[in-house]
Amino acid sequence: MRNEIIAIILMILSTVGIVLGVLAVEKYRRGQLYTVELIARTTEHGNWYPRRITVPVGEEVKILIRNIDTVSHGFAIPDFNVAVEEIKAGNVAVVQFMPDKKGIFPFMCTVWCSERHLEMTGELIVE
Ligand SMILES: [Cu+2]
Repeated sequence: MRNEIIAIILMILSTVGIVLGVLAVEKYRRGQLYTVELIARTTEHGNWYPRRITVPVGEEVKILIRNIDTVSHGFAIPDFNVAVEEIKAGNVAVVQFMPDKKGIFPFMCTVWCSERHLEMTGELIVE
C-alpha cells in the first residue's frame, strides 16, 4: 500500500515535470523573434546586403542593421513607420515592428552617405 502511494506520487511528479518542461520550451520559443540581419554600406562599397529581405506577415520582426562602413547610414521603412535616424560607422541598430500587411515595401538609407546615396535602397517582402 505504502509503495503504491509512493509510486503514484512519483508518477504525478514526473507528469507535472514534463508539462512544466514543455511550457518552458514553448515560452522560450515564443521569446525568439523572427530576426533578419542587414549590412549597410554605401552603393559604391556594396550597398545593402541583402537588398531584399523576406519576413512573414503578422509576426513581430526584428532587424539588426550592421553598419560595417566608414560613414554613417540611416534606415527607414516608411510603410511601417520604422526609422533609425543615424547608425554610426561600426554600430548596430535594432528595429522591431509588426509587418501586418502583405506586399513589397521599399527600405532605404536616410543619411546622405555618398554621391550615390539615393541608390541605397532595398525591398522588404512581406508574405
Ligand atoms: Cu547610406
